Amino acid sequence: ATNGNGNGNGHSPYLEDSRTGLGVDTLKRAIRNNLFYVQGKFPEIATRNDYYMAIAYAVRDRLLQRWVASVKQYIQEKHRVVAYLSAEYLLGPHLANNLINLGIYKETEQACKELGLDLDWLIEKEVEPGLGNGGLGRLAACYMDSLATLEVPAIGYGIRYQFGIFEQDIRDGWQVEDTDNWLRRGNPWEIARRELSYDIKFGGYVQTYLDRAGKLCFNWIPELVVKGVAYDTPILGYKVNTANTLRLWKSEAPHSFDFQSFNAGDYNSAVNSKIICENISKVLYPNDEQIEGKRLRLQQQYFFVSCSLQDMIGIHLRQGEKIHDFHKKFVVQLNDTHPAIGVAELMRLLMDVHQLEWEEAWDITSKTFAYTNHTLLPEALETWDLQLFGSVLPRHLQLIYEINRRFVDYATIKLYGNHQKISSLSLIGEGPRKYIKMANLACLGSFAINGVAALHSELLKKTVLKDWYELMPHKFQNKTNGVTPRRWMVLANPELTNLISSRIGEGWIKNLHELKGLEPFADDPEFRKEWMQVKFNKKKALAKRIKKRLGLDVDPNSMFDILVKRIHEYKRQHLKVLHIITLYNQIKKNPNMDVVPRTFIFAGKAAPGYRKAKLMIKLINSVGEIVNNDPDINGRIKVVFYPNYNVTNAQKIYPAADVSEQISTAGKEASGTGNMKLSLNGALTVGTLDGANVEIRECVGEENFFLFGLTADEVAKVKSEGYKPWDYYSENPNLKEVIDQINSGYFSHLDSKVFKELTDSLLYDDQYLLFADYQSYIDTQAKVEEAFKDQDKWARMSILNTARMGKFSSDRSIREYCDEIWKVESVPVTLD
Ligand code: GL9
Repeated sequence: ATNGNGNGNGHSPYLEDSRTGLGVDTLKRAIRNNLFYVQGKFPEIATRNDYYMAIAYAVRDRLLQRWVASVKQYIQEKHRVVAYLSAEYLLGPHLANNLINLGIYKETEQACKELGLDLDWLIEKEVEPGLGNGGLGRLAACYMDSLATLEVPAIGYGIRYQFGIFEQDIRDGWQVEDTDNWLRRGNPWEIARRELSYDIKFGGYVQTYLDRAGKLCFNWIPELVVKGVAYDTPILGYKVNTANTLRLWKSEAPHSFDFQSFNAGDYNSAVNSKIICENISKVLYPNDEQIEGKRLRLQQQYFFVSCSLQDMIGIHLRQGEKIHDFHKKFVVQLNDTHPAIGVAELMRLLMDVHQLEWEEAWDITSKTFAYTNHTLLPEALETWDLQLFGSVLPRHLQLIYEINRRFVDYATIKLYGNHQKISSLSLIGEGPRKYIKMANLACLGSFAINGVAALHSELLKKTVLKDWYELMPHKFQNKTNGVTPRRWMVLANPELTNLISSRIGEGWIKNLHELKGLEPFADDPEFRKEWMQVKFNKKKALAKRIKKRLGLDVDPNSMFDILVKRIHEYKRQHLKVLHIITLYNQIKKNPNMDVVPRTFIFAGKAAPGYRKAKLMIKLINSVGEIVNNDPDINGRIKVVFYPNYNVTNAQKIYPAADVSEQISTAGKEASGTGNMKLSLNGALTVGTLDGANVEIRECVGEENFFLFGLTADEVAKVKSEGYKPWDYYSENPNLKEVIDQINSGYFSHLDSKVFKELTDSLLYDDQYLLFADYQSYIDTQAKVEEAFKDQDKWARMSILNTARMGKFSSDRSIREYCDEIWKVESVPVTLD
């Protein structure tokens, strides 16, 4: 057996078994050996975590064989490599996913059974690495899965946060945050690579001098130097030998940190500088689509980007290649503007470290980067106060000024006389305080720019990146997001997976378009029955979890109407609440009315500093408290807020959904990816024409999609004509009743002030047009209810819906990135 830390007795476990160590007996032996040799435990005293670790190490040993083979082959054959730069990766639990991708779920289950263990029980134990906030981070994780599955040489680079996204608890209806200490019990999936580290400079000043040849040179004298240490996690593809690397950087004090203070006996300040260094990768900023212009955040961004670029250059040069060909070896994808500082950093490395001239350095840089934009929300566009920026990255400030000077010279000729446009394109924003515009740096420094759904990519060209589009239309592309069917179907919904495979085989798992083959079965009564039975079982399982977590009874026969995502005004969870209260009022007035029983399930985290989002959570819970306990309602509608939405919980929620709520104000949700996961799992969508909803509806057919609300164009029009929410309120008695009821304290123990901030913002501003879309939403929900009454018809719609979701695999997205942006090819890996 090998030791989990890679320093075992030298015998590789896979050599014991001609089938590369994947048989039941070999697995059993490996688990026992790992328990003994790695954990130092024996069955009589082993805890659940010890067993979890033993299995994880046994599985990791098997990943490592594939990982080493992949890396070896990439180096020997000198392939072109994709570097995905992302400040976030929302990976979710590893164990079950790796078992699926290795194709040894059944074997491991059996091995566990023979050892007297329950695999599922151990899987439940795993703490997920929550190194992301939401869709953007989860997309990065789906893309890593698809890159490996498509056998594309790739490295994911990011930050190894010690504390990931906070854990959410609900107390008295309010969100409370707790730190996410995910490394507490150790992380068996990563390999610390102490030898792989880079020094990262911060602050200080720049010296200029003339070298012997009389060339002007720059020497950055930092105030602080931090060491970045690599932690690698192998990412295995589905039933292939490819295992790519996710390389996350941890910040540490350099070996001889503050030696002087230490020697002088100033132990405190010596330890202090150690803490300052470690702080950089300590915690993930929990904001979604809201920038936080903090020094530490800029330091995080620069820290991981500089480590990553230095690492790439090292890899390139060690292969005997020339620095001049860097862009031929690596293509670097910027996941939003968070890593956009890479443009200036690569210029610095090429010029200050590798002695290239400006023109060549810029040529290489602008052929290396490509940029994905993930949001149109103006509050998410990253800018940095120029003074702050200069105090953290003085050399980069110089470089950005020079990049900008050359660019503005060019633009002045191209856009002769159009000063407004030139100033909007400038990398530097002018005002009372100057600032650096990161999106502009990303656009200028990249050869391709893409949005994440067709509508979003169009809106980018018309709104936030309009000037860039007009200047450089050739750079603009669309890459509609996708999700990995391995985690979101095979892992999350094995029952549905088996049912589908029983009719059309397993090819769809790698080629999601094959789901099309299910269409004829929509007319097969037996298949419909089985389809609905799977859904019912998944609803029962979720009901059990809800009971266990919240003590609340929900009826699995009721319609499960699900709205799960980050809490944000633009996502309009409060519009859903207006619907629930409207329904509640209807039943109160007519208790005998024939209603389809519904369970409304919400989940999602609010940014800790986002007051209105937190108030939305409180509102959901307050309405739930009244509705769930009202004898007139008699359990016919229930409201659930399931705490701590994360990948683990999402995997339990999606398969149980009848209805998927995708109700953002049109033009605001760049794509959405939860919409895809829910729909794949057979939920029918209620949605606006926003983000990827547009394409989902096109694919599944408008008769299988519940559309409501204004279009993005109509939203823009209504707003430009002077939107008055008060008019909708005063003219719609049901809406008026709902708002007055909230304001009267009906849901808050007669405290009429609790929700005032929220209702006032609706009545007097309503940026996200809830009132304008209210009636359309209510009417559409009545149609949903009618459709659900005919369960046979519903089954048909649900099957057709899933059958037509083939486009939304992340494999399709990654194929497009490979062909149209990255120009990289698949490299099948052979095991020796
Ligand atoms: C987001 C968009 O809001 C989503 O619509 C999109 O699907 C994802 C992935 O492209 O990116 N942009 C963004 O900042 N977030 C997104 O989800 N927010 C978080 O990740 C919290």
